Amino acid sequence: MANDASVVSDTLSPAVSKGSLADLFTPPADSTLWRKNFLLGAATASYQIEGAVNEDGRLPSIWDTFSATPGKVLAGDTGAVACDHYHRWEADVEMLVSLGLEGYRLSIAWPRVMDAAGVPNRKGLDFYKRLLNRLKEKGITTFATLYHWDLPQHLEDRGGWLNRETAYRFADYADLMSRELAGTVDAWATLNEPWCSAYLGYGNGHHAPGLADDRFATQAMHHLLLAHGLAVPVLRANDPASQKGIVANIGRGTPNSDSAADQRAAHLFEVQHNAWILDPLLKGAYPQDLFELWPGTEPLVLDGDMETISAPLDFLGINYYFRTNVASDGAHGFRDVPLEGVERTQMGWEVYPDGLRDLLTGFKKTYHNLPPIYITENGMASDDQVTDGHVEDTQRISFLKRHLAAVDQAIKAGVDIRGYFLWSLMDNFEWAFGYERRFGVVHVDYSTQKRTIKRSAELVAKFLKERKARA
Ligand code: IFM
Repeated sequence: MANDASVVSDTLSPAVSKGSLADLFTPPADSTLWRKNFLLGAATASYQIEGAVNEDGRLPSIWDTFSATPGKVLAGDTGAVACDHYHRWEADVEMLVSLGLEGYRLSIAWPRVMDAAGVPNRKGLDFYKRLLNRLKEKGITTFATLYHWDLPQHLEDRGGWLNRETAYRFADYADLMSRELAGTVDAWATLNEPWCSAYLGYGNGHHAPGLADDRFATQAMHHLLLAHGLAVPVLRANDPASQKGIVANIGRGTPNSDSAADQRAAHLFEVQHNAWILDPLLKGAYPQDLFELWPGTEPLVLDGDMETISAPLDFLGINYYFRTNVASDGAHGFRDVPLEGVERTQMGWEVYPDGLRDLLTGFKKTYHNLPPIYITENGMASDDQVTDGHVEDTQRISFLKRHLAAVDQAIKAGVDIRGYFLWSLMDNFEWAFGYERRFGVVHVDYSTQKRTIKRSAELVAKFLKERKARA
């Protein structure tokens, strides 16, 4: 079935044009978001939307293996079909264009483009060439992430991110992609959310490959960051005109009380979530407090690694979703203390826009060499239903408005933020939660693959149209 992108043509649906919902979203007149050079786009990731896992020579990834393992993913869902974007990409690009979105952040599936011996897979490469060329033709600014968690299974079979060799294989992959796709990518991100790959994948086992040991997490993180550092100069050499960066998810930790122990717990939470990644990248060293939290987990670091990891970046991608209220665990760590009576999303995550502003302004103080920032993901899951052809995702509309206001405040406080990508363009495979959690601004009916533009997307489109008209 074709995508239902026609909903957003020249006329908006009646409820939106009436004004009340539009007021809920539209940024105030003095918002920096009205500046035309502030990029507004949407993001997706390969395993979450593409499907076609056995087509055109794609090899298995760790997420194929993990999701096929009983008990790992809610309802036994897998990414085998997902949004069938591999076959529907043309209509999906039309949909993106019809919404007036200016940027698109996608990821490339490593197992689709290279075999175990490093030989390029032409059919897989051609998919991304067609997609990126079309986006360029349509005037969309393209952000491509090289690794959004779908590690080839054959590399995991040799130790995955616990094996230093994987970092060198990643640099080979970055070399191939930047030679093949040079000129079609405006910004390359090496990794998406290394915290999730290292901690959820190797530290607590909630994500693929499902290992659970803090020592594994710190070693996997080191190899991920090394992979990033090895790839950056390769990308620079092959595709000098594009920007090069990395994407980190960040978490706000707030203390449950004024006690020194709870303040320390909140500090340690942010060390574990933010400084673990940002310090090596921007200061060339791991934060020592991390090893107070996890004693005896120092990774093996070879001479020169930290210099490789901390080479200058053109941009830093920031993904933000929620805050965590924490208290001391009575030993050297923290424990979550969920707050009562606060607004939450379908994920159970607290809606806390101030956390985004506070973290960004804090980073500006902590890191003197903080690169320009793009908010590469922000959004929320809700249990969206299609009624009479519409999806009234009112909480998301308000969520987006409040988080965009936090971005505006951070910009006004002096943080160099250049753009914002909605997570996500469409509902998709939400990892261990399968298809139940809907993050899209476009609804996907997984039984028919019909796309329905949600009210939030209509309002973003309306804002972008107004902004363009004013320019
Ligand atoms: O869906 C994920 C995405 O893949 C990475 N960042 C967080 C999103 C929501 O959980």
